Amino acid sequence: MNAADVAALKHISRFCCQRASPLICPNQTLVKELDVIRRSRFLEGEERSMLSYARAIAVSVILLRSSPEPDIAKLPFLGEKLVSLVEEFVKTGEIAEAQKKSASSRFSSLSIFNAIHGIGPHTARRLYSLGLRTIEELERYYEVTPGVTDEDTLSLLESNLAKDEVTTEKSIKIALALRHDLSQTIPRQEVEEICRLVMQELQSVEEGCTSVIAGGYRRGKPQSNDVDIVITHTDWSLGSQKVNGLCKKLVRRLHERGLVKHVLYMSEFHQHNVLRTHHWDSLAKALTVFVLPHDPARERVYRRVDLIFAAPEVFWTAVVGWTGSTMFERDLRLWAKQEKGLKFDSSGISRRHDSKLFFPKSEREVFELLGLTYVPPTLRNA
Ligand code: DGT
Ligand code: MG
Repeated sequence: MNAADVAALKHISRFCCQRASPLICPNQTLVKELDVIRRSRFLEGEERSMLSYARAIAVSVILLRSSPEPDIAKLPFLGEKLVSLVEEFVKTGEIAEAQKKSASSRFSSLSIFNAIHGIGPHTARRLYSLGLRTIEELERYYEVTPGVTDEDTLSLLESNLAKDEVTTEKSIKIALALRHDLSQTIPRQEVEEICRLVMQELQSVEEGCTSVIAGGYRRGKPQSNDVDIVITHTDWSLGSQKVNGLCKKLVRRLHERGLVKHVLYMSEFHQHNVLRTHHWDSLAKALTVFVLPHDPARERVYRRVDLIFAAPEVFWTAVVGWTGSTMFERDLRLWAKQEKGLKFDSSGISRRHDSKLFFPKSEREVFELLGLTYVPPTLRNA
């Protein structure tokens, strides 16, 4: 980053894609309190309110850092209610509503359910309304037996290979059975090892591919909940042909090698984004459960690994889209739409009025196209 970039990012914009948001922030306690309320709104399906809290968190991260006693009334982009909560926190060191939520058994059950891959807020509420409260009750409901057989994997893999279909119930069963492993975070070194092995196998499926580890890893998180690998082909002239169908081929190969144990979701590229109900983009992807080869020196832990496939011309938009954070991505889309008349998502940038497509050749070019100062990945932790 050059000095002009740094200066530009100090300006406090309404959009967090125009601000520098570091991973470590000194307002961790305030952020945690606000995050309880944000999660509660999310779990209850109160999307708009959830967004105000997400924005308040993103602003708190940067604002209170530079001034120990901020003039709260001047906090930009926060409504009255949010300002009063921040004031309450500054006075008392906590937020009563957050404390109350944390102690609520409904919040606790919904959080436990939502932590299982495949259980969104809607399903979590439905399960709660059926009278389920604990993870053990959830296990009984889904008839989960300890350990998931390879048969489960194979049938899911085959059904996903056969058609684009999200077999949510089976995914939930797998995620539930493996929840002790999947709830453990992944250190950076292991993230890198997983990517190395994936790329080694990919090399034998299709030569000339390249990848970037995106997600929280790229934003500098010391521990990740999953591994997000964005893959493309280096040959721009033939690249999209080479990438088509690669998702299934690679997953099959990784499964044969004993590295991919389960497939929770898989989709090929969707031309018109019609199937964007579960995912934000139209890229081919496989959400898998991965395990490193046996090594007597360490315990084998199942890990969530997402493999995302992009044609070369949309590789950098895919990398930006999958680097996150979620809030940063949300504002990128909003900024593109409101300020630039463009549509941004991981699968490409297009002009709204005539659908003209843009193909950036680097990550910096993605920012340039969107008329934004470049924000390094480690400052995208909004
Ligand atoms: P974590 O929890 O340690 O894995 O943290 P992140 O930030 O890696 O979170 P993750 O893996 O859920 O998502 C990585 C980023 O990719 C996230 O910041 C936003 C984006 N993302 C997640 N899911 C989707 C999706 O379905 N489509 C697209 N385009 N982006 C996604
Ligand atoms: Mg991730």
